[in-house]
Amino acid sequence: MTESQNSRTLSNSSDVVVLGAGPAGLVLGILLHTAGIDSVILERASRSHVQTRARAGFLAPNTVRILERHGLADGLHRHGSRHGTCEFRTEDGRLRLDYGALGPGEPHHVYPQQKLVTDLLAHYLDLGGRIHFGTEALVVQDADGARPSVTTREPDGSPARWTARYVAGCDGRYGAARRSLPPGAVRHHHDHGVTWLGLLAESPPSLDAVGYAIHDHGFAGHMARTADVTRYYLQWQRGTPADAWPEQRIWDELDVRMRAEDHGPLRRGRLLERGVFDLTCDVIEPLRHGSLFLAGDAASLLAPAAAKGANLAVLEAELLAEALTDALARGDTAGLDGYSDRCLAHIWRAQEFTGWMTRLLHAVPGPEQDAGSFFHAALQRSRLASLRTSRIHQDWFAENYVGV
Ligand code: RFL
Repeated sequence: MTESQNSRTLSNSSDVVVLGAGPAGLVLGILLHTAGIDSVILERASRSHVQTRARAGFLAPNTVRILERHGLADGLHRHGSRHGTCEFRTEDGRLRLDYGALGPGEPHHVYPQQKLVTDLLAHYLDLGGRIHFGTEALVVQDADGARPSVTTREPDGSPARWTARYVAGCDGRYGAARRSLPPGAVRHHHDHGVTWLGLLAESPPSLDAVGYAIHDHGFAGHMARTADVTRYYLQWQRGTPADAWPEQRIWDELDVRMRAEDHGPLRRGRLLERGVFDLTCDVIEPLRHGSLFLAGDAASLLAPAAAKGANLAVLEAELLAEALTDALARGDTAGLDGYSDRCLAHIWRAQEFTGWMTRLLHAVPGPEQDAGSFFHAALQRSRLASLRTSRIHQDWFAENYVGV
């Protein structure tokens, strides 16, 4: 199918309309198609945009198992790598945790999200799945009725209407699904009070571990992506634009916070991407509104401190695919009835650990002499001391770090 194919030459009706072709929408689309459920994916962006958007990289063991179960893990096994060590750098030295050998004894797989999305998309198209790029969902209507619909802006700018039995909102935090929620839906929102500058550097990883630096200047992070590309993070003054510092200053500051003088230099390279984001999170409750179901970032947004978002997206997509298949192929709606509660249990667990991780990595910002700042910095040191000395705490960390 080409991007320019006019949607109106195809039927605008299907059993399931899936909004969004991120990890959630694509896994859902593939599983529905494989189960013989008539479905279509509507994606606002172009195919090339979807395939090049660099975001996540750390896939949890359970995510890999889901992808393997459905024959979707070939690319990540061929080109990804296993990763099971993290290194905290503080004024007290280094703390290395081989988390892949602690707790459940399972590492992450590192595979850039855009490569996973590229694999999923190719698989979906090979199966004959229907997808419409450049098609923006504007609103979901009649989710309370038997035949909900989605109003879209088509690639040529004209409006269209898609009808379905169910609508799966996998269109992220700013998508139409969230905009279409009824007044009864609750959005629980939390601001961790921290901002990050996220960087993608054209340079090989500088350490053989996920690096978490805790420093008076603020947090710095290092995460491998591929042999030639590494993600870095700098805790950042809220409101400061991403381009406020020249590259040289960014690398110098990363050196300071990562304590390059003590632990070895960072391998510098051109900065391919910069983005500023506040560490905020939210949860929509419930995740079902009549015939509209939310999955992935549309359901819940997590701060990236613990790398959970893409993993939850894949898990929820599998749960939703099973539930929709049971309902449409067998008339059994128990899975759909339980979908929201099942997902929310995972989501709140991930939110709790992400919050813990965020507090571990950052002292709450504030004036230097502020008593609250001292208190939070002391708690942060105590948390790290416990992680350094308690095997039980290390096992707990490993279980939560790789789990969803
Ligand atoms: P996505 O990936 O945002 O895909 C949603 C899709 O919907 C489309 N869309 C629409 N389509 C039609 N109509 C509309 N009105 C639409 N509005 C939007 C969009 O174009 C898009 O294609 O959501 P999904 O599938 O729920 O997947 C979620 C993940 O992308 C996200 O949680 C992760 O990237 C979060 N995350 C990480 N998660 C991990 O598990 N491990 C990591 O290592 C990790 N690192 C990260 C991250 C997120 C980051 N950002 C974005 C802050 C690192 C970063 C920097």
